[in-house]
Order: sequence, then structure tokens, then C-alpha cells
Amino acid sequence: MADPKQEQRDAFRADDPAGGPLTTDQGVTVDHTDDSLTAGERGPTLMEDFHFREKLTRFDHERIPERVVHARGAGAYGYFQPYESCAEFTRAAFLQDPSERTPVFVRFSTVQGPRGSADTVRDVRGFATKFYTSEGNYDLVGNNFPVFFIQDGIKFPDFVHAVKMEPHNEIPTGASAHDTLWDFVSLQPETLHTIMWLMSDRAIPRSYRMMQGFGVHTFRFVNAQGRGTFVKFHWKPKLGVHSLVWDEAQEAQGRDPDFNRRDLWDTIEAGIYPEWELGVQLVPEEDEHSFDFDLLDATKIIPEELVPLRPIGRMVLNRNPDNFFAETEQVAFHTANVVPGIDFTNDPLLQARNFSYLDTQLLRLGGPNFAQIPVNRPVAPVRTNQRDGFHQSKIHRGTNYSPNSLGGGCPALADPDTPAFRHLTERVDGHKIRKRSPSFDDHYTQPAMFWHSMSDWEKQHIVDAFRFELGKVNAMQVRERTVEQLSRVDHGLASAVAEGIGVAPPPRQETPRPAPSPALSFENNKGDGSITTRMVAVLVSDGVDAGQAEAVRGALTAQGAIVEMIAPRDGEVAGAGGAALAVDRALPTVASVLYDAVLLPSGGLGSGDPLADDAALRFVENAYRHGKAIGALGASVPALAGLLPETVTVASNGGDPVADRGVVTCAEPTAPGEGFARAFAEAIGAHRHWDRPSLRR
Ligand code: HDE
Repeated sequence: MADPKQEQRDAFRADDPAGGPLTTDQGVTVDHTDDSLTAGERGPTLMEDFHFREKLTRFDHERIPERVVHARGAGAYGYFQPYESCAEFTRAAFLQDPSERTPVFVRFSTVQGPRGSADTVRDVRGFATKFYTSEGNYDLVGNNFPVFFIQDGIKFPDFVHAVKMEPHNEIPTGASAHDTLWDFVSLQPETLHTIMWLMSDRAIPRSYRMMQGFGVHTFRFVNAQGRGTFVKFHWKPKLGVHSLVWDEAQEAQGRDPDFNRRDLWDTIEAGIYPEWELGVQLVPEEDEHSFDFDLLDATKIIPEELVPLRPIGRMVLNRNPDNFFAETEQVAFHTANVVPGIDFTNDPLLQARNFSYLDTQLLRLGGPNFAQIPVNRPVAPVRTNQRDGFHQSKIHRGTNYSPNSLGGGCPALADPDTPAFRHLTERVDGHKIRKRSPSFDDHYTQPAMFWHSMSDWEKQHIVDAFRFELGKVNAMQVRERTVEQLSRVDHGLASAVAEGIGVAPPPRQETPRPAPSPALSFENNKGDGSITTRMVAVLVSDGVDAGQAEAVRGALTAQGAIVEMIAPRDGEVAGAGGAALAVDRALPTVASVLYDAVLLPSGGLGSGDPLADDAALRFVENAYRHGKAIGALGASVPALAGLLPETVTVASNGGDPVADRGVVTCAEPTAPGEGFARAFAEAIGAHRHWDRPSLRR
């Protein structure tokens, strides 16, 4: 793990540490920047003070419009590397050579909240990747859900107005639990599939590094022979897909509003690089109409059981940006940034996006030259006849039109043998008409498929989420209409929601029950059970068995976990045998919601009773409620047992660990770094334990 204090120093190192003194923007040296030029010591400030004027003017102009959606985000650089050549399907150069790495920049984001909102809100997460390929920039601007709220982009302003803070009072920030969103949802059944995802724990990821990504739309691959293949893109995190619990997510909003952003930053700084596998679902053109949904409908998935994922490469993020504004804020994604070998379909949502992203950057980045900003600049050479405009930083020479003879005909058009972007030839024929295709009409089968693919605990969390969200809705008719819509998805779901929000149970609707898609459940996306980067809190104080704490820390750290000693005060604690143990964080500055597991070594906190301290008690209670792994050793075991329901089994004697629903105890540990640490690691690797009895006895 890198030294955090050194990181701080690095972060603040000046651009030009060996350079000279402070200057103005014009390079004029300044030797005084704390007092304005005034007429007399107590007199008015003088207009003549150009340094003052420049400093204030520049400050006044520091802000640019935030993104209308996805305003809050965090980004990182890395690379993409294909496993093998995909030439059979696509001519895209970056998908040909397994020895070639293509640089990328990825920005993760929330959607609803403004730039300063909290990370752990219930929301979709953006997952936008810019590939700097040798043939130009390719942007895969996806989300962590595979479906979207609407089918046609013309509804986007309506949807966004409904989900954003309400217009009269800008409440609520970063939350979907309010009247206008649910009013829209209850009247617009095409939103239901994505709403199911939004009410699931997918909407509160544990980490950006543990989140799937999806291209959402059906795109097209085009090979060198000009043959098209429909393609859906999926990113699968190497660490598995993991989420928070709603109660935990809410507390984390206050304890650390930067929870996801910090996690991404810290792990990359520590050299533990997040990794995703890129998978594709491929559908031959001739199979376009062989599904009972329309491939062009972005509210539908292709179940992986129908078209399996084919892994084609991996992405690693290994460098944090140097300057948030210059890179993460100014990065400009655009769905129409494609390269030869990747093309669009007629998905009406995608077509709208191909208009909207360029348009938005013109406003946000103040003009048409934003592709010259370093983070947006392609590595492929750029030769255009585009000129001038605000913020032009290139000094173009020569002619600026085509065809020309005076400029030697430059830049010449690619000859037919040179790979260039050529739109797939497709026959398009039809009446000019403003009407949704009937093939987009089924709004209930896939939400029902999602519901029936969930495990019991996932279903319970979805019901709880609906109850929370609709419980915040003031308009009773909106609650009722939403329940009515849900009853078309599943009567049991609708009744459970209705019961919690004071709405009469809906009449039973005859809805056919679709086959489940097991790939949708968290249960089938756990990863390999690794504990890499899992945060473990060890609660210690004077009198702790420091050897025990160190032994478990050593064993867990060896498996990649990040283990921190937490004590009532910063500094050191005196171990039982006198040895000092360095404290990583003081208890008042942390909380259970910032960790994945908690360990109570023997003689932990407060005169032998690890739970005598209120903050420690709350820590352990919350870890239990949120399904996290809890470990206790020696004298701490009876103290923990006193807190837990009697039906949770703890060790009463001997040196063997006892594990029950993620509570791992050992009464007489002799070598805690071995058997106990193994069992504790297994409990942490399972992520969360949902089958626990309530703490109330
Ligand atoms: Fe976006 N979206 N979007 N969106 N979107 C923006 O572009 C838009 C949609 C997504 O980190 C905006 O630069 C329309 C689907 C991400 O910078 C804007 C429609 C998906 C990001 C815009 C959609 C996304 C954006 C705001 C319906 C998942 C953040 C600022 C037709 C596949 C990118 C900006 C970043 C950002 C428009 C629907 C993902 C306004 C009109 C579907 C990840 O242009």
C-alpha cells in the first residue's frame, strides 16, 4: 500500500517545482499577492491593479456548466487489450491484435444529482469509456444497467425533468424518491424494466470497481468484407458484482459522500488496479427478428441464456488523473464517436444520443474545439478543414477547403484501399411517420423476467426499495397507479409494495410468467470470492492482544484485503504484553458503513469488553445488520455473543473457528493467522450474509 502522506505531497507538488516565482497570465513576475493596490493603507482599491483584476476575473470564470445529467463522476486512465482477433466480426483495429494495448479513459458517474451530490445514492451509474485507438476515438458511453427508462430519445427531456430535483424547490438531491419521478413512471410503462433495476441493489454499488457496465443499445460490428453483426457490449468486473444495503448506502452519504470516488482513487494509487472483461453478445443480421422483443428497443435485454456472452478482451485502469477539472470534468463523450468496424442501428434512443452528445459539449465546453483538450485529443492524426471558433489552440497553415490544388490537395481523401469509416450499406424504406413500432409494445414481460430471476433476499430488497420510494410520494393516486402497474409485472410484488405504503392490494392480473434469466441475479455474479481491496476494521484499545490482531491482519493483507486498526484515539495503543500497536484511524472519524468486515481481537476496546464503547457497539451492530463478516477472538467472543441473537452460534471453547452466517469466532485462538483467518476471509469473500436473524431478541 502506498504511503498516503506521500500521496498527499505528490498531489500538491507544483507543476514546475524547480521553476521561478509566481507570475501573471502574461508571465509578469509578481512579488505580492495578499494585498490589493489601494490609495493609502485604508483607502479604496485602484483599477490600476492588474494583478488583482486578473486574479478575481479568472476566479469568477472558473465554473463551466455541469453536465445536465451525470454531473457527478470520477475518472481514470488505463488500457484495453483484446484476447484474440475479432476480425471475423469487426475490422476495428483495436480489436485485432492481442499484443496491442489501446489507451482508455473511463468516467463513472451518478445521473440525477448535481456535481456536489453524494456517491451512494440510489441511481443508475454511468460507465463511459473513451478508447484512444489508432483509427480515432471510440466512445462506448454505457451505464451499469443494461436497459434504459425510455424507448425514444424524444422522451429524454421529460424523463430527466421528472427524475431530477423538483423544479419549485430543487428537492430532493440525488434521489429518485419523489412525486414527479413516480408520476412519470406510473404513466409510462416502458420505464418499468429499468425501474426494477433501479429498485434493486444494482443501484447502490459497493464500488465502481465492482459494477457491471453495458452498452445498452444494440450496435453493429462490421467486418472487412462489409458484413454486419448485431452486438451488445458488456463489461464484467473481475472482483464480481457487489452492492451496498440501502440503510448502509444512506449512512455512507453522510459519513463519506465521496465513498465510490475515494475507493476508485485510493485503490489505483495503491497499485491495485481495477479490471473488467469486455464481453459481446453477437446476433447475425439474419436473426434480427427471431426474438420475441425488438433488438432496437433499449428497454430490453437479450438474456444471456439465449445469446451467451463471448469474452473478447480486458480493461485495466491504472492511473488517476492529475487534475480533476482538466480531465474528468472536461472529458467529452459522444456516442457518435465510432471507428471503422463499429456502426449504429436504428434504435431511436441511440439515434437521439448521436445528436445530443455533440450538442451538449458545445455548450459545456464553450465551443467547437473541445476535441483539442488533452483528454479528448485522439492519438490518431487529425487533419480537417475545420477552422477557427472559440478556444482554437492550433495554428493551422495552408488551405482550408476541399478540393484544392493550391494546398497540394491536402488533406486528401482516403483511397478505396485505405481503411476509412464507411457506414454500413442498409436499405431504408418507409413512410414519414410519428409512431412507435408495435414491436416495442410489451412493457411487462422483461420486468417480470427480472423479478423472477432474483433470489429471495434480492426480492425483499426490491420490495423494501419500492416501499421507501413510494412512501416518499405524497400523491396517493401516484402510489396507486404505480402499484397497478406493478401488478402487471407480478401480483405478489405489487401486493407486498401496496401493503407497505397504505394502498389497497391490487386486483390479480393474468400475466404470463416468463422464464427467468439466472445471469441477472447477484448470486450468479459474485466473482471468485476474492477479498482483494475489501476493507476490514480491527477494533483495538489498550490491553488488546496485539499479536492476534497482527496475525489476522497479516493473513488478510496477504490476500489483498486492506486492514485498519481502529481505536478510540489516534496514535498508538499498548498491547496486553506491552507491545505498542499503531492506530490507523480514530473511532470517531469512521463508521462500519465504510468497511466490509469488522474484527474484535481479544481484549479489544475498553477494559476487556470490546463493546463497552458506544461507538464500537454501534459499529458491530451495524456490521451485523448490513450482513457483513464479523470476527471475534478469545475474550471478545462472549462479549459479541451477548449482543447477537441466541440462534447465532459462536465458539465456546477450543481453537477451531466457528462460522455461522458470516459471524466467525474462535474461543481459544493459538494461531489466529491460520484457521481463523481462513474462515474469516471466506466470510468476507461472500460479501454479505442476508440470512441473519434480527438483532432484536
Ligand atoms: Fe446520456 N447524456 N443520454 N445516456 N449519458 C449525457 O452528455 C442523452 C443515455 C450516459 O461521463 C449528456 O456529456 C440522451 C443512455 C453517460 O461524461 C447528454 C439520451 C445511456 C453519460 C446525454 C441519453 C446514457 C451521459 C450529459 C436519450 C446508457 C455521462 C452530459 C436519447 C447507454 C458521460 C454529456 C460522461 C451523458 C444525453 C440516454 C449514458 C445530455 C438525449 C441510454 C454514461 O448529452
